[in-house]
Amino acid sequence: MKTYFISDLHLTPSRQDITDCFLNFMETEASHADALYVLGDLFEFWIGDDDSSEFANTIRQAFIKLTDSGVPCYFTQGNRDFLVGKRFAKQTGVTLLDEVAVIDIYGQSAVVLHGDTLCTDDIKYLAFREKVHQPWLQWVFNCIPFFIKKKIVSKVQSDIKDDKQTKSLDIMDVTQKEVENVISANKVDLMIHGHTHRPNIHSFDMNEVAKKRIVLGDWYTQGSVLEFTEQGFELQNRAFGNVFPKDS
Ligand code: LP5
Ligand code: MN
Repeated sequence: MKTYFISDLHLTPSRQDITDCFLNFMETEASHADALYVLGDLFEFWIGDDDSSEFANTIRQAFIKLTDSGVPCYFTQGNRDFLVGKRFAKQTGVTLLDEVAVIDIYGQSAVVLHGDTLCTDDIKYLAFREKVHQPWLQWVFNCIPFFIKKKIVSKVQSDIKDDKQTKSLDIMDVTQKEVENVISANKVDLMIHGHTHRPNIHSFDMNEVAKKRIVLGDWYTQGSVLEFTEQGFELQNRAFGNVFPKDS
């Protein structure tokens, strides 16, 4: 049996190719899995659980079908969908994970997280993150009508879009120090995260104990999936436009 991990799909109505690949993955592969973990940035941006668009409902339906069929599905918020909340979880049957969570995969403990908090050199982003994660601000924001929230988000996005261009690739990557802090604090040998869009398997030692950090890839040009079995794991790709038979 298999457990899948995905992140950074950035689903949006304007990228039907990504949505199709995701829906096909849910129908044909995730539906036969032991569990599915979505480690953040499923959506290009999630304005709130009150999104009643056809697009949002299509994605909800895919999760409902999966969880109704008995496949446990876990969701970590990303920096683009930090407003996915309890209502979405209740509607879809997914379980919201803490920002940093320790899970058991076929007897092995792993710490899973989106990955943005590991980028401790990205001071400006972390300051921004702290602001938008304030519970009172999120509570107020959630009370605003959807169409107004949409305008606020567009305005903030356009105000800050140039800021990212000024940052070096190094600043926007994880720091090894924070990776090791999180691994130590959670007493694990394996970390799985997304966010940086730099799919890779990093091996290193901490006090002579072997550790691994698996980085999930994004879904801009192909689907990116981490497949875990009792025998091991593999980072795999799914081509856009490939539609497999439903019971394959
Ligand atoms: O995802 P990616 O890789 O493109 O970029 C991220 C970081 N960017 C973000 C920004 C979000 O995608 C867009 C957020 C819009 C939020 C609207 C909120 C509305 C209010 C909600 C209230 C509850 O996450 C990027 C990182 C990059 O990852 C690293 O890979 O560098 O960070 C930025 O670019 C952020 C800037 O550096 C921050 C600029 C500060 C601007 C301060 C504005 C304060 C607005 C406060 C709003 C309440
Ligand atoms: Mn991200």
